[in-house]
Amino acid sequence: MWNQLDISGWKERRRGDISGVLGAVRDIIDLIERDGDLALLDLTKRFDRIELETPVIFPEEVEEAYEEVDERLVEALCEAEARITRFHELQKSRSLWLEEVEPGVTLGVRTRPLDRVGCYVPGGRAAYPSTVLMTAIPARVAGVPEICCCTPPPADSLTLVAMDIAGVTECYRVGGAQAIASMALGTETIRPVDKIVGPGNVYVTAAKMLLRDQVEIDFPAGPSEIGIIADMTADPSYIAADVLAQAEHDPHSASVLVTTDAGVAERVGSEIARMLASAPRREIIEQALSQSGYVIASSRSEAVRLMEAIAPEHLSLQVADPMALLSEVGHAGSIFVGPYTPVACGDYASGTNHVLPTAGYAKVHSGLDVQHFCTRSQVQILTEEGLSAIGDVVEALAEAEGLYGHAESVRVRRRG
Ligand code: HSO
Ligand code: ZN
Repeated sequence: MWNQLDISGWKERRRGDISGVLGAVRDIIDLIERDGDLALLDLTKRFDRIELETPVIFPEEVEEAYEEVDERLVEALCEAEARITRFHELQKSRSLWLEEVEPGVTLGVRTRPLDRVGCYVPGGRAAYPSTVLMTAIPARVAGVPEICCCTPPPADSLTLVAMDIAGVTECYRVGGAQAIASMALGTETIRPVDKIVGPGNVYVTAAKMLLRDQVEIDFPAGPSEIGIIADMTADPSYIAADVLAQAEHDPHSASVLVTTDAGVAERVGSEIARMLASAPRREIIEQALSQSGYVIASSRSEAVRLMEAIAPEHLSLQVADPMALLSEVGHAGSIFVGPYTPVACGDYASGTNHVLPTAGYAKVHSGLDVQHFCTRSQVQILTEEGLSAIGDVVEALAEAEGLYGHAESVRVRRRG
């Protein structure tokens, strides 16, 4: 169950499932494009076995949801909200900065929030009110005025309360590829958004990829993963607990331990077996463990190199000097440093975001943050003096490229 793992072709294997569902997802997208709400309600009946009159979740329902939820859970959501907001506020850049880089040449950046975004919050095997916070809060902090949120029916009360706390402005009870298609293309009730963010199963991720011409997306965020680098000082029970926490998400979740100590790998296996016996989500975990395991590295630098090929969604550093390792390790969605930093804290309440690139996409994408909800326009202001400082270079290069109109647009101004 906890064996040595062959990580060759890891990225391809992690991405493989998506190509298998592209055809089915294309059909769903076509239906939504053709029949709008009618198709949406029909697909909801087919896939979620729920007959809805409308996908809209009305404000009164959200108010009622508060009545049904344990007060302590509302408090926990509020505390998580405050911590997530605090961290994302730190990421905000000035709406405009300008600097005179030489006499008469002023350059800068103007940052603007997107106009309208869609947050996808998965349902299915578990409800994810925490994902409402992780997707909507960075959008709100960025200043996005319209934040839609879709989640599969029935949509539990805590998820609705989370939508309210996070500042979602439109709530919909719809899931899967049909939710992504509706937010991308629009239906009679759901106006199209400019960007869709949030994690999902292979269908959701496939829909996001297929609709990239119509809508911007964050990045593929599929079944959860953890990579752990551990040495002989690591506590096997901490590692086992983190492995199980990841595995309980989804049968397709995966955990990889890269360790320089074969004894640690073995003891992690015994701990997993022990903890699994009483794990409530045992069935899912067992399936996830079948694509998980350990790799023995001959040195610390080999461990770093092996992990680099995985570029995991979560990277946990369980070594004697984790801060030194932090500057050595390669790309990863989010990094958890030292023995007292379980991934679960980043999942809920340390304040960092849990919407992260999976399947090796951390090589080129960053976890969800405030920047994902902004555009940045570079700005330049030249005076006559600035133009004359730059003009010769522009004229020369423009003419070299045969673009005489470009050169003339400078000359006409310099002639006065
Ligand atoms: N580990 C998941 C996020 C999550 N965990 C939500 C618990 N709830 C993907 O980063
Ligand atoms: Zn998690």
